[in-house]
Amino acid sequence: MSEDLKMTRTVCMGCHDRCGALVYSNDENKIVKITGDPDHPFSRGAFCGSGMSQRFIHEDKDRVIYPLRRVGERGSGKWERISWDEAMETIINKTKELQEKYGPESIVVGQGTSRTINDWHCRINHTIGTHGWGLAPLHVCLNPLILPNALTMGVPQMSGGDVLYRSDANPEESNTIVLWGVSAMGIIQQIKYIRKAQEKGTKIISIEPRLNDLAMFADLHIRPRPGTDGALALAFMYIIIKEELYDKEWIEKWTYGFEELKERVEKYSPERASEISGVPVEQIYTAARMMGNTPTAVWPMLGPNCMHSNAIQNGRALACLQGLLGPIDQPGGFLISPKTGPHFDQSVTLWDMGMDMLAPESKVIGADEYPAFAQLGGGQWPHGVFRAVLTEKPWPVKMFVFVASDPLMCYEDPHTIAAALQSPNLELTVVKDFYITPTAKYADIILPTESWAECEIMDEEMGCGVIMPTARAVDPPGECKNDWEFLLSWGKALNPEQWPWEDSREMLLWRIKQMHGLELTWDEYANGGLISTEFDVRNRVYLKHEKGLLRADGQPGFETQTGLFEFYCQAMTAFGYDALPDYTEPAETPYSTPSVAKDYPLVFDSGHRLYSFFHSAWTNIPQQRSLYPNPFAVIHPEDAKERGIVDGDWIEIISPRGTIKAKAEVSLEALKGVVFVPRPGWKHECDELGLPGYDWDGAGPNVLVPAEPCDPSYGSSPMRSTLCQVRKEGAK
Ligand SMILES: Nc1nc2c(c(=O)[nH]1)N[C@H]1C(S)=C(S)[C@@H](COP(=O)(O)OP(=O)(O)OC[C@H]3O[C@@H](n4cnc5c(=O)[nH]c(N)nc54)[C@H](O)[C@@H]3O)O[C@H]1N2
Ligand SMILES: Nc1nc2c(c(=O)[nH]1)N[C@H]1C(S)=C(S)[C@@H](COP(=O)(O)OP(=O)(O)OC[C@H]3O[C@@H](n4cnc5c(=O)[nH]c(N)nc54)[C@H](O)[C@@H]3O)O[C@H]1N2
Ligand code: SF4
Ligand SMILES: [Mo]
Repeated sequence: MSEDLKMTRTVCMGCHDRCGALVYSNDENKIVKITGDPDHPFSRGAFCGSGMSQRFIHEDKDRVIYPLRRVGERGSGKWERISWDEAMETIINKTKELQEKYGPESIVVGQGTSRTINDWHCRINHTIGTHGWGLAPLHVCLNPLILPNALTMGVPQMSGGDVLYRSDANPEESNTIVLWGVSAMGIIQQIKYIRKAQEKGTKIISIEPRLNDLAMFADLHIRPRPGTDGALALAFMYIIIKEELYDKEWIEKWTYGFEELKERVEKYSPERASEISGVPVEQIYTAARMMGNTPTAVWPMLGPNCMHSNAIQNGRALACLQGLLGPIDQPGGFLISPKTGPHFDQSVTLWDMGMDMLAPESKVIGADEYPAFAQLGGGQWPHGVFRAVLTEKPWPVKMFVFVASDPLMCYEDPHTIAAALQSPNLELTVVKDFYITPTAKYADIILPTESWAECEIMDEEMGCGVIMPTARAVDPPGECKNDWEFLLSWGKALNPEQWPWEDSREMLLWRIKQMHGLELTWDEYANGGLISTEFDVRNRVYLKHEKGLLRADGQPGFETQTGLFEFYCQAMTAFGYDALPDYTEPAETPYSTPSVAKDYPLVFDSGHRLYSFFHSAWTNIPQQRSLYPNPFAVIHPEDAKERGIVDGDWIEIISPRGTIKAKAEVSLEALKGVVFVPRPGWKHECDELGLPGYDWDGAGPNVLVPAEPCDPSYGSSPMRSTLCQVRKEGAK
């Protein structure tokens, strides 16, 4: 690296992982190179293409760098540049007008996942007069993994949550690691260490319908039909109980409902689970016995339970399996974070998470239909929000502000979203993004955004309890502002007492004080290096239930109704679920809807992650797009052959909801009978490569996904298990 380059040490906020970054820039405000930071304690030098793409976004001529206002019809694509003052005046005036006329619930703030604003999003909602998250993809993202653990053992975290994301927990301590519907992108900082553990003898099981990149190196790869994971988990428990592969002392002393569980799993013999899931009986036995060789860490991610109509009960089955493989929180097993972390400190969010979100006066859309989501997920059921624009029921929704969110690319049934965004009922839509996204096309105002390399904010995301300083490596182009400063100027105008700060630096220091009790000056923050706090996930104490570290009253045990790890969980019944784990067939499959399957015989499973894109973003960046130039679908050679499709053909994928196009990737990567479409949707064109964009409705998988039927009380939509048909483009 030449002498005159400036190196800035900061943190990438391109996704949840928050990898340490070294950004090299020159004196013309250009980013010349980005690499991972080898001294960062969690990422330890790991870095991905999506993070590196900031270099190109920084200088991209197509980026929105000034506030824009729509001229002409909504969606006509004509914009004029306005000042930030004008944009904010419009937003503030409309907020006040709607608060008065229709009530604060007519204003919905939306965010996508990860990125920048979790806490402040809840705070601005409170300032406006609403509660919780507003609109976010929490019904399908991670929360359906967290909720079963919260109910079963009083721990609101993913299985091995901090293990996956950031900790020095050592995979070598596990005899067995079960990667249950996990892709490499979900555990990017950990892959190297899992492989090392495997070299030293740890066995890896992958439970994953696709032959994905992690399944390829697993010692055992099991391929269930999508959405049948609950049945498999119940069958594993059947074998573990029958063969007494569990720790009797742990079960007797620390768990509740073992006898009931034992009776329940009688329904799920390996033979029955094999019929349901398509997994050979012998593999079910082999896997259960490998898991019985504890300590075993079961790491489920989105695949098994987040995006199915049976999401929460599948998650419960997985949580109970982990209890059966207990003790929980032993080295190499299911690890509980030292504390869930300071994330979501009420003094920052202003949201009382214990409040009754189901009370009519809380005004949460979806509270009646999907109470578990409203109360425990803390958000509004997304489809209900868009429907409310059109029907004005349960009340009118008149204004949207989307920050780092592209609903047309993110949520199920985007046809309803498109209708809502074009509805005359809607009085103002604001989008804050880097580019004119499919949703932004229908906006009235677009606000420009700073990237992580251009700003100093730090969203703690998963709450690892380590303060990691961020720094501005280069100045942002035009009038780009970071997301916090936008919320600050909006919030200040509505309630200056709740938003007393001058800028995002002050917000950041104040938040550190609230969360960690540390009073830092900016210099101390920026130049102090990594600061370990009392929540540091590396300060690991094992078997916390024995030490009284999990319960609010300081007693040994778990923070559940019985104080024990609950196989039988009464709390589930409050939301209409069975107190015991159980399996129900996903709502649309060849078995549950044979009449639909006559015309749509293949399972449609959408959303697996790709290395170069974060969700629908970056298909316009040549360095990213060149890796995956076209929208594609992975289909099994026999399914392709039956339809006269060969590798590389353009195909149509059809469901009762609509049609999208893709290039056929005919490969044994797919399970027979299942069509896998990855997450991005290729919304943007890439001029440099001469490749087209497909907007929201050309290749976006959610076009095929219905909002209902979904999980009965949590509202998770079936993005990974509905039905479809494929045919060669143009064929009848
Ligand atoms: N079919 C199907 N649908 C899915 C999924 C699936 O697996 N299958 N996955 C679901 C899951 S788990 C999730 S989390 C959601 C995610 O969905 P979203 O988080 O809504 O992701 P995107 O659709 O990419 O929209 C995010 C937008 O934010 C912009 N952006 C990026 N960084 C910033 C920033 O710092 N500030 C601002 N203002 N804008 C920024 C990007 O350019 C992009 O246009 O998708 C869900 N949808
Ligand atoms: N590069 C990149 N990284 C990302 C993201 C991104 O968009 N791009 N998104 C981030 C976000 S918000 C999230 S939530 C995480 C998600 O992280 P992961 O859940 O690890 O990733 P996915 O690829 O969504 O899904 C995991 C695997 O589940 C499999 N699968 C599909 N259906 C089933 C099923 O029914 N059962 C089982 N057992 N497996 C199934 C898929 O084939 C896939 O390989 O990734 C994060 N990381
Ligand atoms: S986008 Fe890539 S580099 Fe950035 S935090 Fe995520 S995994 Fe790390
Ligand atoms: Mo997600």
